[in-house]
Amino acid sequence: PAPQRLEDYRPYPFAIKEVRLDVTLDPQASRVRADLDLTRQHDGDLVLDIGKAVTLDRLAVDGSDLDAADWTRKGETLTIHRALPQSFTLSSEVTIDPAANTTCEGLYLSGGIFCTQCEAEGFRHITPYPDRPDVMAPFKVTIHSDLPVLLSNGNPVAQAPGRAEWSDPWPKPPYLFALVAGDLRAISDTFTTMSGREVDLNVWVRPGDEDRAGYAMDSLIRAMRWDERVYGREYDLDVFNIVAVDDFNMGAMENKGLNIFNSKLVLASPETATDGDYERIESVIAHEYFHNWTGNRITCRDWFQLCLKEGLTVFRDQQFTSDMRSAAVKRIDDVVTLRARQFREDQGPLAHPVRPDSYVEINNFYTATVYEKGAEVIGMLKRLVGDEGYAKALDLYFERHDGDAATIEDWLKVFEDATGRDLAQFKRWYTDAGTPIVTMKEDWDAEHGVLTLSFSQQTPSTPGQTDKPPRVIPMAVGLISPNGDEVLPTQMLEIDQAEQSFRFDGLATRPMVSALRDFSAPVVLRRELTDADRAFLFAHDRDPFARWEAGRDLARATLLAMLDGGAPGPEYLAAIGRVLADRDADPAFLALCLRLPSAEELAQARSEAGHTPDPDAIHAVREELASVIARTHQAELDRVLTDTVPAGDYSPDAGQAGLRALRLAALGLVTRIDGGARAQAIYDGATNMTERAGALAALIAAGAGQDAVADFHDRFKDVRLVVDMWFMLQAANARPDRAVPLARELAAHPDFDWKNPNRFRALIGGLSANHAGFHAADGSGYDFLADWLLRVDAVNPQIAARMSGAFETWARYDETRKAHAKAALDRILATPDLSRNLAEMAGRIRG
Ligand code: BAL
Ligand code: ZN
Repeated sequence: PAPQRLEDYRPYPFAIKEVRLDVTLDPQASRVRADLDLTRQHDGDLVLDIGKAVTLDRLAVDGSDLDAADWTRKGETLTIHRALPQSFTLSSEVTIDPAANTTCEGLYLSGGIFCTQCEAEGFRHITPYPDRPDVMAPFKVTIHSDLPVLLSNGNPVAQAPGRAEWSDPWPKPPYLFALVAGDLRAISDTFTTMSGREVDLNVWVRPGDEDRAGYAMDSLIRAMRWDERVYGREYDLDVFNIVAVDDFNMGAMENKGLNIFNSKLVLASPETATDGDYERIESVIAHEYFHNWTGNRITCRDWFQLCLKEGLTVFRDQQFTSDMRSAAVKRIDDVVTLRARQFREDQGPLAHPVRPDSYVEINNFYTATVYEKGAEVIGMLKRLVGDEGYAKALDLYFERHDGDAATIEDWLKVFEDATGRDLAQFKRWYTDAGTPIVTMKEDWDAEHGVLTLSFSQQTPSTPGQTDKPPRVIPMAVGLISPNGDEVLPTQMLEIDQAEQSFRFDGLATRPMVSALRDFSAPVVLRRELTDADRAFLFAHDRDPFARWEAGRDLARATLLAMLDGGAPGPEYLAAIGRVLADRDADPAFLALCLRLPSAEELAQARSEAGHTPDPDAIHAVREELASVIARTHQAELDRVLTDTVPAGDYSPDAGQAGLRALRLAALGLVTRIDGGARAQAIYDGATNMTERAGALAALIAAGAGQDAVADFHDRFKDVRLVVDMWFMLQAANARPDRAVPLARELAAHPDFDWKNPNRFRALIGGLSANHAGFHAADGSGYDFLADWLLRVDAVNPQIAARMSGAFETWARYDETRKAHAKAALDRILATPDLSRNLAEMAGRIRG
């Protein structure tokens, strides 16, 4: 199909004053009647979107039935030809089959629960409608069903056996519509807003899951309070409902007043969820709640503007987590994720701007670039205009655009008007793809005590974009004297030219430069440092991100040198010794310092430096370095294992989670040399899932743990989310030569319910994350993935397309691997009836 283009945007010819939906639920034949009060605003036909599986039973204008000659239905488009009055009511009646809907889009069934997913273009599978975000309307919904709980957006109006009425007064785009019906139980609470209104809060789960919903509720209340305190945003309905379902393509969805969640991001107990799961629940509950203002009250004009709501909402949830936990650790975690996912995207065939200007299938653009880089761009804006400027701009944004479907131009204009700053050049962060490479050079004039920092910036070409003019890059730097004192606290340099210098004078001795503090811009920084320089920064930098980065850089340089035949240098091993001996720093920070750069990060670094990454060699040097560390620091590692058992009952808070993270980081190293003895002991004595899963991962990575794997399944075979974990842990941590054979065995396991998105992601995503395993030289990983993508594409195209991203780096590798990957991609592309989703992805990746 032809791509959609930003430049082709035209406003919809009609406004909708009100939508009334009447839905009679039935698994095979649900009936939906829609009455839309339309008023003409511009010239143009009345065109509605309609899903192919929707049976259209009736169409009427102001109560008069239309006959077949009055409309045309082609593909997903329904065009009305009849002359229409200025204002009128369009009525439609359709039948849909939720039980046959395996796509997790539109109206479908998950474990007997009727639920919906309408972002981005799912509403058309429920009723004919202008399915675009700039058509906003208040909704009244009546649901008929014998199921005990019947929910939709907005406030409850009437509830009677077999029937429920809901009214959502806030005009909303169709992608925020939601309906849920099923046998559900709520845990409930209330929240009093800043103006004193009481809001009923419910987290709805399946009977029996109530005792695992408490953390989601607690997170919601903290998020509501935080948004009032930090952004002045108050909730605007009488009720806020969250529903957990087991079959969900995304993490969660911010439908107005009725968030629907993947149960993975709601349900947690110490025995079944890890600290990481708890933290994700907290952040995603907050993220969806924050969308109520950044996404719902102010939505996107069109899907090209997706980053307007997602980048901002990710930025807000990152701020929230920083406030709830450790800001330093959160920043480092986010950068690790950004580099692993977004830098990788920018380096390959799927690179696209934060605001893309064309797409074939919008679901393929819910990407790390739109979300994570979109958030980084907002972080840069905040750095450039300052905290006060940011607060003023956000106030103006909410005031000016409440009720609007807005654009990135609107967003930037608000910042210009609030702060007086010209953002024309800054806008390139939204329009230009690719990660800028910034090179920093130092010139020291000892005679006059002047340090000159020279920067150059260059952004590699990306598909469809070769000309990359310079961007505005906030570069936070500090200067450290040779004795470790900070002689110049953080300064924000603004680099806005291809080459630019900054002078620092009055310096008594040559300082060490701490650069890109707090990761002030999403760029690759290149500078010449010795291992001794890196070790110095790692020991003395006051900026926690820069300090961690120096250690990471030291580890990366060590591993890259080992790939070229070198041995681990003394600086790195000594630095790790200091980390292990540190009793003062936050254990979570120390855990991050102990963790080796991932195989993906090393492959990226090799590739950036013009080498062909060898996955087996990368795996081998990581293993070797871990063993060397373990042998060098055996006593300290043992001490860490003993000293990091939190006192008291399990709590998912940052303090306890940090201790466990440090313990597991140490365990990962020790397991390299003790044959798994300590991991087995921790597994056997585990009282929470964080330790149990961490120990199991360590055992599997050591090629041990068959008994623990069996035990884990026995214990948790009835807990779906934990069975997902069981699949994922094995596929992700298997030794490279075992990974694909094991994945094949697991795919034949009776519990491999591949139509469940979480289960599919657990196994297929687990294998894709196993770098050397997935990139097996014989191409078996690629073939396995291609087989499964084709199979799942026929039932759930969104999941197939998303998981195909594992192929995106294929062109980096050697000729043998490339030939296998190309053959697998060609096989996918040659398959008849491929979905638009997978066809677009495989085509872009194949090139
Ligand atoms: N809007 C889709 C899910 C999310 O980003 O919140
Ligand atoms: Zn979002």
